[in-house]
Amino acid sequence: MLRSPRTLLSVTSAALLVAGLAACGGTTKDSNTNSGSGTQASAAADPNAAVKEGLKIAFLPKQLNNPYSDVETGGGKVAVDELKGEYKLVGPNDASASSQVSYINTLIQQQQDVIVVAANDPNAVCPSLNQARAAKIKVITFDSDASKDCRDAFINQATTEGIGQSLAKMALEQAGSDGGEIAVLSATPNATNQNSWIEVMKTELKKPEYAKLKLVKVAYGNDDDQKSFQEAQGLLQSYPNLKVIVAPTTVGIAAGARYISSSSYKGKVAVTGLGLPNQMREYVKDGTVTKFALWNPADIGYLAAFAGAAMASGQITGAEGEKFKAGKLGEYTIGKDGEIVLGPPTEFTKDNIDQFNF
Ligand code: RAM
Repeated sequence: MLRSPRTLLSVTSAALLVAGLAACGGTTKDSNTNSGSGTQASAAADPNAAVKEGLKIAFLPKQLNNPYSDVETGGGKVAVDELKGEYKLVGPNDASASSQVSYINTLIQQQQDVIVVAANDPNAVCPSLNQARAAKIKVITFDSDASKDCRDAFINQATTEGIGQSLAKMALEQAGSDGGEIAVLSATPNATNQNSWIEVMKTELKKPEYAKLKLVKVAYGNDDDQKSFQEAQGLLQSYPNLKVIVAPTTVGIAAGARYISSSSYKGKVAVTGLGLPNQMREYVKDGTVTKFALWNPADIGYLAAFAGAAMASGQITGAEGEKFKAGKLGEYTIGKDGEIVLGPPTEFTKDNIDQFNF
């Protein structure tokens, strides 16, 4: 189900992150389409280069105290062990815009070979990431992208279009035939990933088949459990006729479901979005949630480590069309703008949730 297809060409969502494209015209001399201000001169890719052992691969997720990050970086550690590298995990306890900068600076001083980062803000991390690249550290974003001119490749969990469309579709199903008001309960206001999914959702909602849905609010729980819970509560206070809360964050959907399951809105207000099966199981079993989606976060970390190792070994540079092997996940092809797509998301319901353990 979540096994990724062997080879995936990324379909970069149109209209998203377009602002970053300006920096991507780039020289093709080094066959790196991601050329940007901080790009060091890199040799052409050598597909036959052996992947080096002993590479220092550091993971910097959005925040450490998030079960999603734990699963993601856990997959990264498995990969780094397979690659016989040195794994490191660092990160802030909150997902605020600038919280990652000091960690990047320290990783540069430590002369890591690869930094795998989920950006809390597409731009706040850029000066430090470009310093890292100038110091010959390969920068792989995963989960939440940084601006294209400050990283070498991006591991996207699924296509941005696909995730946004799936969120809109689930909201429509959950609202029922009469439609009604829906609200988004997101992560932080600056999160690259959530913002790009919400943009796609909004585009979808303009289509005739969504005419009965009205998006009344995008609330931000900052990927903090308590704040997300309060925001869910606030949504119902402000919009008592709300039909669906769509949370494109594992923290938000779990907090939203917890609130609804213990309130008088249970059975009246649906909660859907992106969640971890282990966190959502009880709300699926008690009927609060009937459907949500996700990919296997462990596979993102795993794929990111293999991409970083291939790049630090000179096998790939981040240019479109380059291929590399990612252990048990098989071969991947780099898509446009250095994007590497893990695979399609899986939908979870009461019928399949017990088959998943993450
Ligand atoms: C939260 C984080 C993460 C996102 C998932 C779906 O854990 O915001 O970045 O990918 O939800």
